Amino acid sequence: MIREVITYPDKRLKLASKDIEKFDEELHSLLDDMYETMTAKNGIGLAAIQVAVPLNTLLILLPDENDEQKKEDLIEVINPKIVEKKGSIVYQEGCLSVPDYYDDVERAEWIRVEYFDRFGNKIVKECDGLLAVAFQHEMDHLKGHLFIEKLSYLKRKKFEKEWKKKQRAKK
Ligand code: QAP
Ligand code: CO
Repeated sequence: MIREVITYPDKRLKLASKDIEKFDEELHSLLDDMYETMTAKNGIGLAAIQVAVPLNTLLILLPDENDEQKKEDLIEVINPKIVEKKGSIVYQEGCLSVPDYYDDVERAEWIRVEYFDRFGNKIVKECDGLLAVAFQHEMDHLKGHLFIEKLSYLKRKKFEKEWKKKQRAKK
């Protein structure tokens, strides 16, 4: 089932998500719905809070070298923790909850992350480049943060100006 993606400035996006305790059918249907929703909306990452569920889970599905998103490349992430990070990378980010706005954000270039898969198996993964960016972007959602909060003062003003303009155009 495709769920509604909530967008800025919905206050629920500021909630701190809680750890998942049961790796049960309810979790599996949440993950399945998140996958359907993310692919239907052409996303490469989605946190549960973006479908209004304040739980520590997220998905990442980067396109391959042929620019295709393959379900076998789907990464399902539960209760993640970044245990090490290094370097820095600037990437032009977007977000399904901040539609039609993209801007440069600086993050760690390499991370080691620990999390669980949908069956409760513990995973330790090292990521760099775009995958590291995606993990950090999605994990910020779990803490109630959006990428626009990381912009410089002037770029944040630019975002607000564009957002207000878009609101006027909608009405
Ligand atoms: C987060 O972002 C991310 O405005 C995932 O009209 C961003 O999937 C990970 C999207 C950068 C790594 C690098 C945004 C789709 C999707 C839009 C997304 C839009 C349609 C954003
Ligand atoms: Co996002």
